[in-house]
Amino acid sequence: MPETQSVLRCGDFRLVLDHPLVMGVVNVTPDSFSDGGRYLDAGAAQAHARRLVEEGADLIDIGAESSRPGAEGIPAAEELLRLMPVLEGLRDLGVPVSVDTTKPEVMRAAIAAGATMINDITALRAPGALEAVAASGTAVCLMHMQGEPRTMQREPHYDDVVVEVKAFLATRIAAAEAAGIARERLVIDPGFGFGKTGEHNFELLRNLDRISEIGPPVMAGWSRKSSLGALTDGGPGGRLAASLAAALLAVQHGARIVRVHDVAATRNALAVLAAAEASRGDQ
Ligand code: 9MG
Repeated sequence: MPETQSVLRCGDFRLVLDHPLVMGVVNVTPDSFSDGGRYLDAGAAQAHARRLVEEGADLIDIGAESSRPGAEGIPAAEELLRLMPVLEGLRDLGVPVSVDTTKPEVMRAAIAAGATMINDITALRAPGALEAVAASGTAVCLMHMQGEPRTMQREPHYDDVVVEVKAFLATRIAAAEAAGIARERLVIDPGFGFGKTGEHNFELLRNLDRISEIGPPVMAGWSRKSSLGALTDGGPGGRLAASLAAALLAVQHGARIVRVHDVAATRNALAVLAAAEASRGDQ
């Protein structure tokens, strides 16, 4: 079995993986920051990123193209128009800035503007994406998705979801390494909710330790997703408790990074888990 990775290298940042890391989500999609003009949107997004860092985020993920089920893609020019003003104001953030994108031209522009991680829900499968990341020192999150956001939740099907997700991620790690992206720069993610039924999600959750066996740190992103909403009362706001439960369960099953909207609450929940685990050593 590969040695457990102890560090994640994101450009000049070295994140030590001796405790669960929290990635704070900043969406600059119109449905998240729709009020006001583009300058105001960028200001609001930057203020939100800074707030999440104050709350304890170890890294920030900024996305300008929606990947929720049913979402239509947008052209690279539109994505850049939303993203670049936000990125330009975050060079001094003090923690790695990740950009959630699937497009090599957006990756290159984001890296030039200071992004030190690329979060790609298509695992660098677009032509030129491997090269765009390899040419930099950025980290990359390789995520599994069956299908594409527009249609992925119609009829997800697997013979064995854990085996298939694991095999896909292993193949993408091999492609990344062959392109010159070092292990210390890699994160993998089973892609909760991306072409998966509720049952698929829970089977992956229960078997996250098997995904971890591949080597790179596992990221879990289940925060505020509709599959959690389906289990609880209320709308997205009411998903907080479910998101905290999902983050804790993911960490207990081996996730080393959780991608969340509610950073302060997640930090508090993880503090309880850490105390519970430390108390085992006291006995
Ligand atoms: C962009 N995005 C939305 N959900 C995600 C998840 O679960 N993982 C990663 N890596 N990115 C996500």
